[in-house]
Amino acid sequence: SASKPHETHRLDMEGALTARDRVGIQDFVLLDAHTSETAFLDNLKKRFSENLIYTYIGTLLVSVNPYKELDIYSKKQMDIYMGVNFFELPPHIFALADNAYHTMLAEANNHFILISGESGAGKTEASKKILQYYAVSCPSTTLLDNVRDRMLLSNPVLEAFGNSKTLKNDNSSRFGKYMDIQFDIQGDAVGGHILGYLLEKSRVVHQNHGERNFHIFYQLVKGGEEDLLHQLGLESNCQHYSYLVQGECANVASINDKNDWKTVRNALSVIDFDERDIQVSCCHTACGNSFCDDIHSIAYCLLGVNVQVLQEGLTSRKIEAKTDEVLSPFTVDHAIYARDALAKAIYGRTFTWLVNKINDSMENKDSSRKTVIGLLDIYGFEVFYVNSFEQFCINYCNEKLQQLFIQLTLKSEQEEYEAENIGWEPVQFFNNKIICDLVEEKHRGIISVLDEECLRPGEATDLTFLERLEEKLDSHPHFVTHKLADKKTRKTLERGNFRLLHYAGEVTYCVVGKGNHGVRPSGGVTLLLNVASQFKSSLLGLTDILMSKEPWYVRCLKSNESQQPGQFDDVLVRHQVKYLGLMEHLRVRRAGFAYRCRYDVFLQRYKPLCPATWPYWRGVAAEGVEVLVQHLGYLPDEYKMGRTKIFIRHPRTLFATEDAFEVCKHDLASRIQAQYKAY
Ligand code: AD9
Ligand code: MG
Repeated sequence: SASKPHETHRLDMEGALTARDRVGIQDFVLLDAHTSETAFLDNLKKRFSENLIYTYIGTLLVSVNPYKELDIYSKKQMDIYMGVNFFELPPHIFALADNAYHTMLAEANNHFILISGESGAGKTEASKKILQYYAVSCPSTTLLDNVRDRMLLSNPVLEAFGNSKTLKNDNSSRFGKYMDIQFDIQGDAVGGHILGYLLEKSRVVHQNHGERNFHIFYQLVKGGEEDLLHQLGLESNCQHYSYLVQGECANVASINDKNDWKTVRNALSVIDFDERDIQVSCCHTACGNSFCDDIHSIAYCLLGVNVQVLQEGLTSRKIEAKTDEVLSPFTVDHAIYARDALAKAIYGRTFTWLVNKINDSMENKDSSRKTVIGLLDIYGFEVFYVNSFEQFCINYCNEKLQQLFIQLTLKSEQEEYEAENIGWEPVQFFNNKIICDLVEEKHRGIISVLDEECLRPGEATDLTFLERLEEKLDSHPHFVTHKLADKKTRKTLERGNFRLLHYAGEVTYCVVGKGNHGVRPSGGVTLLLNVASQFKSSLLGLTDILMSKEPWYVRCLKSNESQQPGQFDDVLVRHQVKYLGLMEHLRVRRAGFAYRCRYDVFLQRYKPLCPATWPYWRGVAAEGVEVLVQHLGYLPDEYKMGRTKIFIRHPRTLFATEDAFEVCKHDLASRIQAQYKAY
């Protein structure tokens, strides 16, 4: 069920259009009946050129990244959108946030906002705007201000530790984030909880050219106070740390690490981090930082362990002989691997600890009833020149979310029309379930094969993994390797790679990894054991969390690859419109019905509007509804009668009915009295 009336505001879409928004059409549903992809893009582009970055498809919000600051997120703007019906004002992320909020209050149920789009499309920015809207606009008490500050300030902290500069985005999320914002029955934002998903730990020890390590490293080294750096044994020069300069871009024009450090430090103290906590997080960060350089300061100052023990642990293995323990030295490669593994593990745990601390500080211990709005902001689909295990997980995650979107919109919507026997011309769409299965199916899917190979230590290699995949996925239409490819494709594929034809495009993954950068990291088989499986089950868990709530969608589009303000790359945007299924969504939306309601529920609410149904309708509910809507003057095209529900095409029809109901309600008390007297 999409749009519902929560307010008595009258809907006048066409009026609102001409008066308020002359540039382009603000809801695609209102574009000509047979909108072509080109017309769709023209409309987006026209609006984009006027800084109108938001457009609706019904209640779905399309957002195009402007790559420049727009003056549309002020408190004044928030006030304008507060409590106003969705279609009354120009499209805005605040309108969607507000509508989700009011629906949650009216229906006392849980909601989530799914923000999707490829890397750099604007998901994280959108999720921050939504959070700001709730933190600033919802009713407030001084007591709660604390919780809100913490919710807001969790962002700079998690971004510092979990985001980094990649080739796609100067502030790219390298972890998935799902955040529940909890509201009490008055609608106060009273608490929050974050679930983090698979942090890209490999970045701690390796970055591709043009990319950086996590922001926090640069912030600390460049902005850290002298005392602090001294305590940590750090120097204020990134060039001294090999973990920070592999990508050769320690300085980024769009980022001010020094200032960001101040923000993060301040945020940490607001989120209940005492000085010791701050020290601990810096220590662990510094550990990652220093590993290549000075084992003494790491062991002694940062980890608090004995230097010799650490040194032995990183350079040798204990072998138990008959009565003795003997140290067998590692090869240099193996020692480097051990060092990197420890740095990654420390960083990973620090991140988990941070999330837990933040959750503690946002927790609402009061046991009264609460409803939530969940915000999902994950790493977007990405394709690099070399793609490894991390891209595999990130892109798989995006497949899952696309599948969820399809399930909840295109598929279930059409299935409901069929089940309800509503005359319906099915809209064809590409269902990416086949790709999700390719990755996650039991026995045959890539993750299963990876797991099996991981269980054969010593025997399995990168190449046997690839051979297994080739055996199992021989004729799969979305899986290609050098061996399986036709002649033409073969030229584009190296032997140690496999290619997946994802919903959003082709990605070639490198299986034979240098160090641990392949899909099946060499030497990392016991370490890797179950990482993919664990990720798969955490995504299943996430799907369950989302499926139990009412969905809202923000689809973010990237306007150009070079992150330039105001540039609209037609080919790039067209590609995204295609793979996100926006045209299909529009078709279903346009031909479909914005509102539906079970006959008995509909009749119960609106029966005072018709003498024949008031105070009782003694027959079948469906017939009562038919009598009622005839009386209200619904035109044949405005509604359809299903098996168990009435379907209403446009929100405006229902809004008019709701308005009539409001008027009638005042009259109702006296009518009930009269009825009573008559009995
Ligand atoms: V990734 O999958 O985490 O790599 P996101 O999250 O989709 O990606 P992000 O929100 O980080 O992208 O946006 C990238 C950059 O685009 C931001 O740092 C801003 O500079 C810019 N951006 C995005 N949305 C807006 C906006 N509404 N207004 C202005 C924006 N700039
Ligand atoms: Mg992001």
